[in-house]
Amino acid sequence: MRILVTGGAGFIGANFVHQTVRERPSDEVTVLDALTYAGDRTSLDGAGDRVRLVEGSITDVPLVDRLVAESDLVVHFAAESHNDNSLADPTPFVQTNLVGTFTLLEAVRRHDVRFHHISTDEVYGDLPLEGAERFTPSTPYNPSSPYSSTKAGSDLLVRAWVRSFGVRATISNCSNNYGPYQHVEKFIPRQVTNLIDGVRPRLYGAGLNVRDWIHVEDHNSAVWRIIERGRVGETYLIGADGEASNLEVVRTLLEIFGRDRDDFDHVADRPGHDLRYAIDASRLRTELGWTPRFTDFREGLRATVAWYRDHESWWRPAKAATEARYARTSQ
Ligand code: NAD
Ligand code: TDX
Repeated sequence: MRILVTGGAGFIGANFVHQTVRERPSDEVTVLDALTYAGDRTSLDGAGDRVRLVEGSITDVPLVDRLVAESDLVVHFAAESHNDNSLADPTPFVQTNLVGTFTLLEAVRRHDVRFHHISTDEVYGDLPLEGAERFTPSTPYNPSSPYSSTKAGSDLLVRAWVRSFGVRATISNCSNNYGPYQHVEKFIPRQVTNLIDGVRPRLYGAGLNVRDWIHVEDHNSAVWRIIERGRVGETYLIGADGEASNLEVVRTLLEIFGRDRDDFDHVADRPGHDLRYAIDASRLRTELGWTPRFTDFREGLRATVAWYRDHESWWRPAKAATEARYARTSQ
């Protein structure tokens, strides 16, 4: 199969490419990536000669048309992905997440190519901190930030192109990922690299907000399961029952680093900060028989810390600029 992976030089996309070439010896992958601040060609080092990187934007109509025409499947990861950046400047979020997804949908429509759209649980807004309620495929959309609203809009475009034009697409909405190659702007890599540098972790507000953590390899195994066995037109929620408060995550990291459990700072909260995300992935588990492999979050964090220790040359170039950006917003 010839697979076009958009955003394949980013965190989840790069992991998807490595996993795909490892597990699918006859597939060929073309990565279309604009190599923004979040994309890094070295994340694809070692993926081998069945992977080709094309530097370009998913908003480039002729380029997208040519690459889609050559493909049997498009897996669409490319996005502006960081909430804090979307609060500082929403412009690229509208361009990439909405116009870019529209550009891809028009191309897969023209060439009748199977499409899988990667999205987020943040499209559903947030849940109260207390209680057992979880997101399901029928939870109403209620996004909070420019990031999540542009992702929600992109999901709705996909649904409309399925219904109106018969595009063969599936959608997945996944919870918070962690693992190798995640940019140092994101919560876990930011705190891990701070701790490596001897800097105290930074918790937004009281740190009580809850995220539902999943290892990136489990996310990507679920994506493959949906591509292979999912029903066209369906939405699947991906999650691995990994709820933890930000405070719990920071304390676990402090323990892994052998530091005092209170050795962190509270900093200014994120405006509009979603309280809690939690996924009910029963459709994926019962209909498609998917199960996660990384069920011990503490062990997953340990392995991730080890990866960042071993790959300092990968993250170091982005660290100072990322912290300078945060310093401007006191976060
Ligand atoms: P990331 O920011 O690490 O990577 C995004 C990639 O897209 C980068 O390589 C970047 O260069 C590329 N890109 C950005 N704009 C582009 C454009 N116009 N054209 C081509 N490429 C472009 O993001 P990520 O965390 O790997 O997220 C990937 C996808 O998964 C996104 O769609 C995101 O919404 C979704 N998602 C992420 C998480 C998470 O926890 N990180 C959870 C659920 C869903
Ligand atoms: O320094 C920090 N301190 C802190 O307390 C940072 C960077 C974050 N946080 C908090 C904010 C969130 O409650 O940690 C939590 C996780 O923050 P992020 O890593 O920015 O993730 P989040 O905003 O939850 O969104 C992530 O998951 C869903 C991804 O970035 C999105 O792309 C995905 O859609």
